[in-house]
Amino acid sequence: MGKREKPGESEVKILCTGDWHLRSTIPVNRKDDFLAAHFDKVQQIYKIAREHKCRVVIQPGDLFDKPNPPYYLTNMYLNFLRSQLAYKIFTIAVPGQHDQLFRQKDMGRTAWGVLDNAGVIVSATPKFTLEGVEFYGKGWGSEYPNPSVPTFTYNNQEMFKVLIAHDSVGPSDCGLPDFKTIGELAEDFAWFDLVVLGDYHYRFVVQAQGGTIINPGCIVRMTADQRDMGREPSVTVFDTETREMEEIKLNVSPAEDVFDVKHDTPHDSASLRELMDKLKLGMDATTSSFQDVLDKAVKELEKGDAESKAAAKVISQVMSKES
Ligand SMILES: [Mn+2]
Repeated sequence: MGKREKPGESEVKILCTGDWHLRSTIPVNRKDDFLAAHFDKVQQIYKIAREHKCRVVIQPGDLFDKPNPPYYLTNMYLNFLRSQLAYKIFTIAVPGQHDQLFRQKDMGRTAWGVLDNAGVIVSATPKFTLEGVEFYGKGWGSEYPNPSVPTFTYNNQEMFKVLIAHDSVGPSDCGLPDFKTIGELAEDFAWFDLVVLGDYHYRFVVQAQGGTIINPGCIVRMTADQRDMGREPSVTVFDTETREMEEIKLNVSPAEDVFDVKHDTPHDSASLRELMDKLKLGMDATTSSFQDVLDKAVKELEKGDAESKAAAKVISQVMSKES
């Protein structure tokens, strides 16, 4: 095994974050100054990093909500991330599908690539080393790295290995059929002391394979469904020396202050709404084409109540007209 067996002396503390989804547009139902609230979250993250003496902030993909946000947004975050380099904090990242243009791996066409080329984020692919810690990356659609070849040592200690991956991994009860479970990825995770995941927007932490797997969850609430509104975005500070971790909640406004829920359609049936949530996540997090997602929607709706069946019929009619 390539894992470090006893505590090292690297003393690298890592701040783990989930998807950021930086964007210039306002999510439906948000009624606050979303741009300011979003920027505030990112500022909070780096304040926490400085206070906890973290050397690294991990961003596991979906840094941006779109590959080509406006220049002003790109520059705003480029300048901010550059300002944090003065504190010797590295932001280590992999691209998520939202960062990619048409889900292609050429990041030279994207805002993510601009930040990478400007040196304000560090790509974890193929590898980045900081003192006794090695960071490996797996962006959306890429292969899992396998550091089975002997790696360097630091102070005669095995390197502490971190994997940063953007992939559809969720808890077994997440209800998303295209998602993988930790168990299915056991072999891919086996080399690493710490795995930080992006894509699934809800936090979970698992101890497995002698390591720690953290899915920090999205830093912002973007939808007015009960589950997202009730979420408390947080980050996790991980100490590579002691392997201790601490979840730190971000300061957020109460959901009723930022979400305008009165425009919600009052007669949405619970099953329909649940399906819509799944579809939103499915669109966000799987390789399915839009057609696949619609097909799945129709199949699910046909199993439902009269209202759901009627909706299935409408979707089918629209689809057959367009194809
Ligand atoms: Mn995402």
